[in-house]
Amino acid sequence: MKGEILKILRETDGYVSGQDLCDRLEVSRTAVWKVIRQLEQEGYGIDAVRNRGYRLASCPDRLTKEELDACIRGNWAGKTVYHYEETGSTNDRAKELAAAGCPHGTLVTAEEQTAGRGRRGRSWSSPSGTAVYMSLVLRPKLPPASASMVTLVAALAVSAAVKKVTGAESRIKWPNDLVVGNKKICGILTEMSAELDCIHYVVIGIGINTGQKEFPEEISSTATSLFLETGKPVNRCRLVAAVMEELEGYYESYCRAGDLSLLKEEYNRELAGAGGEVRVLSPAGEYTGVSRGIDEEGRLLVDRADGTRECVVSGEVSVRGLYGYV
Ligand code: BTX
Repeated sequence: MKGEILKILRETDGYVSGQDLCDRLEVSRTAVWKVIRQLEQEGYGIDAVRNRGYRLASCPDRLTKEELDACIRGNWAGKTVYHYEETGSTNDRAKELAAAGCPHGTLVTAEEQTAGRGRRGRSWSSPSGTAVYMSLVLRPKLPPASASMVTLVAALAVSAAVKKVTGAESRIKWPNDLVVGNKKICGILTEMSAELDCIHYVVIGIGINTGQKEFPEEISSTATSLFLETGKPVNRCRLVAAVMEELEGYYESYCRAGDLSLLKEEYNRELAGAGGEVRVLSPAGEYTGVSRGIDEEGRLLVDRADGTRECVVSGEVSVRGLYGYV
């Protein structure tokens, strides 16, 4: 009931009468009043005025399941939310849920991760309460080879959501980071379970630095947060909801085409370092070339000095700007 009351308060401009809440939820006035008290204890500012009712004046900067359920309004992305105050990694929780059969679009979020992961065994700094950690379960009806493109789809969605909610202009660092200025604000980790010819599920894990004021020494020169970049606090719930909303649109374009042909141009407009020199670090060696953006499969096209063109596949490869991280 708490979630429903929160949703009604959010959707109403001005006051909702206590009687209206009782009628809509078919509960007593005392039950409504108890929930209002609980919400106040959780940090919500609620104006209660005699003869007018209740009005939501402010929300705490906390992620809770109720808050997320009230904010997320899409058709399928984030329809079911599992929220943890603390967990090892939201990707691990999402994979467990997916293996147990949870629906397409199930979202896992956490206030804190104690074992947040990046790619290839790297760790993702995940302090409590100052960032977004979320993982979405998808069940695309596409061949397993297409799954890596989902990372690029998610990057477009996060970039659009960040702009909508905070006004910050981020760029995509192929394939899975978002940067503002030259520093990373978001990392995306896509994991999959598949057979030879079919995907069981894909989990997209997204970490967005929203409110950090400082970072651990080892990443302080490459990491930043939206707060540090814009000087304004970010409503994390709205950001999660916006990512879900944007993702629905981009993901549907991707599924319709079966590849990134409908999204390639937009991705390339958002790509950091396009047209500039990059260094490609692969297990087979290192080379430099000019980044020409992605093709419809999500591969980065790099023109080498000898005139040959490389189609770089994500995975074991890192791409750096010639003079820095981006
Ligand atoms: P990545 O392997 O591209 O980046 C990891 C690297 O990024 C680290 O080695 C470190 O240098 C740097 N780094 C670590 N933490 C941060 C941070 N908070 N901000 C900026 N840079 C950082 C990127 O992997 C994919 C990260 C996905 C994280 C999400 S959070 C929700 C989900 N659960 C989970 O365990 N991982 C994903």
